[in-house]
Amino acid sequence: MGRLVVISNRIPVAGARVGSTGGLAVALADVLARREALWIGWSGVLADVPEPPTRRRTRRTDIVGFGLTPEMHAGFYSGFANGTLWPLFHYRLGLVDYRRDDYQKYLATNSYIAEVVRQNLRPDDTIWVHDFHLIPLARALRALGIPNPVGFFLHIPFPAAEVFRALPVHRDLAEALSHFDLVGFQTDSCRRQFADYAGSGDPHAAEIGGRRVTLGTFPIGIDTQRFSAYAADGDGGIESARLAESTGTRALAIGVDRLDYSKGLPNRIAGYGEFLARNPDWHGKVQYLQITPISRGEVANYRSMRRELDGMAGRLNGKYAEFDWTPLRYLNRGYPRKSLAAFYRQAHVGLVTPLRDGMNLVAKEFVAAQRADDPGVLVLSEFAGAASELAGALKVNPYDVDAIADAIGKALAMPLDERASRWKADFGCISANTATAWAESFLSALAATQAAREPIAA
Ligand code: ADQ
Repeated sequence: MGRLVVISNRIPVAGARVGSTGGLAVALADVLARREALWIGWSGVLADVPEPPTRRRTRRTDIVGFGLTPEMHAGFYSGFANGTLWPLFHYRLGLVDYRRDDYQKYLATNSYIAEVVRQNLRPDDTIWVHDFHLIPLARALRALGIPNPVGFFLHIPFPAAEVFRALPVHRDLAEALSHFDLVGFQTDSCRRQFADYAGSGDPHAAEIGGRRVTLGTFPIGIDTQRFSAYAADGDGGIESARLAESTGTRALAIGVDRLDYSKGLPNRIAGYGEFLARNPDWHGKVQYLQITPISRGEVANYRSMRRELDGMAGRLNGKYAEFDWTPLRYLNRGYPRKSLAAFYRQAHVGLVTPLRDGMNLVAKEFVAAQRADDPGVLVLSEFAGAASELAGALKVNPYDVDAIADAIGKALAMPLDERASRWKADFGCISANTATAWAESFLSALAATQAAREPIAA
């Protein structure tokens, strides 16, 4: 079997074992342990002349990190990827800041990355490209004459066709996607929306510019067993013990999100405020812990959102806090995964209310961390990809602050038998559809596109 070549915006953090860092590295850990692999991404270094690619090896994976110039980074990453595609694909048209020049830099940076790939590629490699930063990469690879199988997975939502058409370069971007052999989405609805945009009668394929691309649904999972074990081992360390001590007998609600406008944090805090306004009996008896590390601090929208949330958290506590009770603890920092797992396990309510989310792994981590004999309740936005899988969660429309308040009340009052049966359904789902199952099903679908292409022997 040839190598697996993974290409993502960033490479795993140096010094950390592949599989021990967040997100994609966790999702791919098992697959990368089983075969020779190469991972290519930005090293994190900016210089006026891009630094030559660096190479290191971790277990069976070679990791190649390329440098960027500040100009490339501004146009490709902060500009087109995070300033245009991210808000557009999350249905926030009012936040889109499109510049033609950024798009040119996005394309040019993808061509530059394609050249790094070419220099490191072998003929029997299979290439797996991740996320919205790298949509033009297959086209750039084909332009260099690279014939290897190339698959693409979109971690964020694909929007409704009319929303996508608001992008001035929608045609070119869709044409670029058609150069992949397989394009994977988190949900059936995202896949259908792309097929609909492409005018395809078949929701599993699209024909664009004379090329046929296979479409598939691959909802990403977590390493459920390991995450449950983290929570159950009581290994959350001193932080977990301190949380338990400081919460005491109060009910705990928890939210864990990057600071991002897609995560619906203002509505969530307002929903909690509404719950407190309507339920004086709960004053002093419930505590909401919101863990929100800062992200994309270089993008203006993110800075203003940070100020808004600081203000909301301060006002809520100013209104309701007592000398011995702080209703909301709002923190801008990250925690080790073991501590997070222990925090989730202590919580009676998990609040995951994004306005739009490709999947949302926090929802799955919250379920994985619960006790089978006394599980907490997940309150989940109907616009997170996870909502299509987690049937046991209490679904809310995140734009409806009153509905969030209702759901918090319902979750806190839910009897044990109902909590247990809802949790059991969701735990079954995340135990079957793990991160490894996700990666394997994508890769076998990619292999199938090649088999379909091979000439039938006479
Ligand atoms: P993200 O938008 O980053 O990912 P999410 O799926 O929730 O969102 O993943 C966040 C990860 O970061 C989780 O594993 C979480 O535990 C961790 N994390 C968040 N806050 C943390 C903190 N304070 N400390 C430590 N860890 C923290 C994108 C898409 C999602 C999609 C994923 C994967 O936007 O919709 O689910 O990719 O495909």
